Amino acid sequence: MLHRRLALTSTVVLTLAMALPAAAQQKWDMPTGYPAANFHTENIVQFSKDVEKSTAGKLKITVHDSGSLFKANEIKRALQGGQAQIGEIIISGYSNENPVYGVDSIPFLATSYTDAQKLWQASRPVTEANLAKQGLKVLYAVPWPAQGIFSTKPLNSVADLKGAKWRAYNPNTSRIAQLVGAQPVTVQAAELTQALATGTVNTFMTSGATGYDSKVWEQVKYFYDVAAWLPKNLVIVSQKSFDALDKPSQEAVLKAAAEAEARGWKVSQEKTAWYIDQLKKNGMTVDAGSPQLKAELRKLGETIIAEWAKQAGADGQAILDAYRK
Ligand code: PCA
Repeated sequence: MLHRRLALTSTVVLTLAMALPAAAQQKWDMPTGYPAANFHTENIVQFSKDVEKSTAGKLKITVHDSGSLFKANEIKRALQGGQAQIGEIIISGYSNENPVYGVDSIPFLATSYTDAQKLWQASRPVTEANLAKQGLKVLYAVPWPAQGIFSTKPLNSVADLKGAKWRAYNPNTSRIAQLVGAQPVTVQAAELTQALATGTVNTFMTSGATGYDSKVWEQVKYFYDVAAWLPKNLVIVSQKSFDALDKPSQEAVLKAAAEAEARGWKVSQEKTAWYIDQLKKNGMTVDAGSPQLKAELRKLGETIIAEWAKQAGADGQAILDAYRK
């Protein structure tokens, strides 16, 4: 009897011991808006593997790419609503909420990786503070390659953009469309191929990366590599989900995030030329843009930065001062 009791107790203890790590395990869903083969997504997958490894499986992050769990523009709200724990957003997509979110998409403010990094350092504190008010914690940021103009027809000047069906991905790209007399239509990257195929859009600004991901050469023949800005994707986590982790897991997440940030900036820069080569290999004409087109675009950039400075007020001025120091 005593024997049996002991055996029973030890079974209970064993079952409990086995159940404990399982109970402490956390599972996070991570929606992203871009395809699996995109360099941001590959970086995210590496980040999730690093986290799983360094927490010895205590935190498992499942990546849902291509807008499959939430569309790119729904991810931020999903995190705020607790429907997902961690996700990737393009921060400039939210400049209507707060103009500081759009600073990285002002044409010709920061056009190199060095300047984009400086601008990120200058804007990171205020970006983090504003997202924190919404219960969101910034883990890391990675830029897209510089933005150029894709067009179904050749462009020599800004006047050639008049009447274009212009695909926008954030408020700044919509504003550019207005200023050049084009018709802005917001289309997420995951729907770009479709929008081109149906003729909903025929002109847009983005990187060679998205041009490649979307195989735009099937409709679009010209890429003007004007390098106007480097917009950033941010990986953010709900503060509540982060706080629910034990201390070592939190530290593991922060460490993997810092590594992902460094790796992402490097890969983005390294792959820029490769992406453009793929456009050429697929028959596209790649051009730096005529002096007139470039000069007129720069003018447009001045209009946009003046508008932005007004909207962003003291926060905006502080970013610009820190950036220009
Ligand atoms: N690709 C994303 C954002 C910027 C970029 O290069 C897109 O076109 O949606």
